[in-house]
Amino acid sequence: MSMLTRRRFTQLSAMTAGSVLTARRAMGTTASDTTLEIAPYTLEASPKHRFRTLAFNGQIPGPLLRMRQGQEQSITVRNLANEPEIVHYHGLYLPPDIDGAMEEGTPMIPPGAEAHYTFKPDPPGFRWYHTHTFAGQDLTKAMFSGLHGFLFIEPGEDPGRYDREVFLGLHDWGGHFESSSDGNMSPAYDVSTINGKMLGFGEPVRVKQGERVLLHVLNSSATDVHWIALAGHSLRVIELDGNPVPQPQTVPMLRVAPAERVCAIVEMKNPGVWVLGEVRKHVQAAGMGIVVEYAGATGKPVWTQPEDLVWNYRQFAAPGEARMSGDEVSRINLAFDSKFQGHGNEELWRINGKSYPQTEEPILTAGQRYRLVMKNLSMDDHPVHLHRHTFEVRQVDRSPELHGLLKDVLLVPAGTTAEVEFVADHPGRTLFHCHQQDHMDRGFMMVFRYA
Ligand SMILES: [Cu+2]
Repeated sequence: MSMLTRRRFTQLSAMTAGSVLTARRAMGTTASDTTLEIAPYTLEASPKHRFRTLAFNGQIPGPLLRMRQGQEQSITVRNLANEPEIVHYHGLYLPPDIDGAMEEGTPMIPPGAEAHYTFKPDPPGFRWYHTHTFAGQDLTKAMFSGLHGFLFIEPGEDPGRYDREVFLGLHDWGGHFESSSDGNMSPAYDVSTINGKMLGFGEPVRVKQGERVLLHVLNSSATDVHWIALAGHSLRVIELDGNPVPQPQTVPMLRVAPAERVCAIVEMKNPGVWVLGEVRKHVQAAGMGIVVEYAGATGKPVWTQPEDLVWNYRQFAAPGEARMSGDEVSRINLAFDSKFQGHGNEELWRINGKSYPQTEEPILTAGQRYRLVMKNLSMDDHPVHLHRHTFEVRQVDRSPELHGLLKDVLLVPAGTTAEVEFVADHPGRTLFHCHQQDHMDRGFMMVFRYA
């Protein structure tokens, strides 16, 4: 084994399937050369719940990749699955030919082939990588397959602020499509996991009294929003989508929409054995939880049921202030709805009355600031994602003007309007879409182009 291979192997095996993903910063490695191998895999969420799916390097989530901002990085992706694959590096500023969306021009990787990518990772923070294929009616494909992993670009948080890092990935498995309240067909899942394991079947998160633990929570569910609490503790949110928030807040629970990331600090000052899990009883009962165990504590894990679901993006933004004059902003109006295609057919999702690939292709001028005014006319909530750029959340559901909240995914609730701004500073085709797999598969996508 060459030194390079050995080093790569060490890095890739730093996390194993279903293990508790903890690492002290001092131990974190930053390799410049990584191989991701996509291959069939059987996930054992519990001894009674197995799912035949795909994984990166034989583990779900895939290996935690740590990269350094601006330091050239090479990734080889080998596709040992029997269908074409493509890997999207979510939250990075990458050229469209390697960003990982065929709609932008990244080539798919044929079965048996491998692709090589070289780039300088940016921006720093908690990112992730995942498949970007089409699922249609197949609840084992695309994001349903759980083919994803964590990606962390250094430097991130100030190391002095915490003693231990824990990466937690939320996912939903199995199930079938069923009719939801608004008549649309939505996936109903059998099993929900954290880091691929149902509550009680993975290794506990082991902590010590007095530690400050930094939780990196990613929702990789293909479709579902999740609510996460740690019994006996509150959570101090310091980052959303890997970007520091202007006003960190202490909250009783996190709401994490598909593709969103939340980083929160927990002060371990309530010794015991606790459940960190989905707040909604039926989802926790389906497995979404993990045990948090203080050193020396014993007994059954304790859960305390919160009464309400509480979350608000606004509390993390800076207070409003008048916009500086001369700060020219071009508005782009986007209205989201669905069109029923008749009984026995699926509804199509639309942006401004058109479904992908018929959607408009707005032309952006490099250097110009744009404001997306997104009106959700539908009865579903949509986690919308802009590739290759970071946007600033400016208004949610008739809030005052917000500042400093930088994200790449925003949940736009049914019947509300949300406004975000971004500077067109990464030329090339740029995909905008709902991150809910069944919505993007049925038309909820559009491409921005640069002049
Ligand atoms: Cu959607």
